[in-house]
Amino acid sequence: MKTIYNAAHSLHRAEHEFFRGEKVPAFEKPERADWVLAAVEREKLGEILSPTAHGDATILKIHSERYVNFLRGAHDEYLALGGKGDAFPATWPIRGMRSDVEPKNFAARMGLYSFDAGSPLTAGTWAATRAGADCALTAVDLMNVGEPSAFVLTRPPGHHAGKDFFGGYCFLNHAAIAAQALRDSGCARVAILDVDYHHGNGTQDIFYERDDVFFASLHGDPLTEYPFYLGHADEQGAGAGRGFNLNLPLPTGSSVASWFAALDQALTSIVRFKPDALVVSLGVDTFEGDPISHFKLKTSDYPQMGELIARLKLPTLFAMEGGYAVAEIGDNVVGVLAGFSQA
Ligand code: 6XA
Ligand code: ZN
Repeated sequence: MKTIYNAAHSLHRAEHEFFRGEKVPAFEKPERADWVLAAVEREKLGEILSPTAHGDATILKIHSERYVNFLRGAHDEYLALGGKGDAFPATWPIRGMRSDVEPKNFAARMGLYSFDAGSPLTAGTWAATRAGADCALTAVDLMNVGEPSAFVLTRPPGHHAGKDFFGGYCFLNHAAIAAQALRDSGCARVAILDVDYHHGNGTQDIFYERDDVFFASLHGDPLTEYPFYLGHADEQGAGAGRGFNLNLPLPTGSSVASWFAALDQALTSIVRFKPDALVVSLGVDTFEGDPISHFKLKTSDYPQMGELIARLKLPTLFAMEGGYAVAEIGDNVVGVLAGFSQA
């Protein structure tokens, strides 16, 4: 399997984040991708390629223009206003307030376009996530000329980013951009399988009313787990998209067996959808040693995940999402990819 590696990822380098009310060193750090890259090389997964530059057209089918324009210039604007270091939002348009009018005030726009204060916007955030989008688009180009699968090795992650908001360390939704590019290159139906510990609320938001992209996610129950306000089992899609969204929330501390039972259910639904291609939001924060999550997968469980996904026999694009146990992240990610490739 070829890896499309985003060398610009390290431009996104947050110093701190707020975690349980405390200012702590950021969990989502450049070393994450470095360790995955080292494992891809060590395990000889396949060629490692740089992305080619793509225009904004596909990105603008996924994210609103005003959001993309904001994100592109946000950190410069923050600095020009006297801001120092990383930018954080602090005020949000909650229920009953207006999101349709874009305020002129920078802090107000930070809040309009975000849903948490846990996603530092740094000097290099736009460059890193925009290059991540190029990686996703490059991976689809490769699949269009016959690659059966590809791995988008990028950070910051993407699955919490919605049509017009960032949060959960995510700014552009690389998996959603890949799914749209697959649609535009002739796949009538695309499925997205999200195996990250956290519900992919951004991806759900983007495709909720569409019947051409099926979204299936297994994740920590939002009653107790981030992102809290989306990811319940009764969210099945709306309008034309009704029946094309599947959430499988699992209680915190769920066993490996119940996790794999949920994966089986998600894969069965994907088969029923008859997709032409699959995008996997590959987070490995399901690992037992993850510092911010509460499932129990062991490093030795990840190859089986890849093997089960391979049984669908679909062109498959893997996009990197979460996973914060830095010492093990490479083995866990490459475990899935090797399990897939060797199946
Ligand atoms: C709250 C936790 C953010 C979770 C990010 C993640 N600061 N998402 O791993 O998949
Ligand atoms: Zn996660």
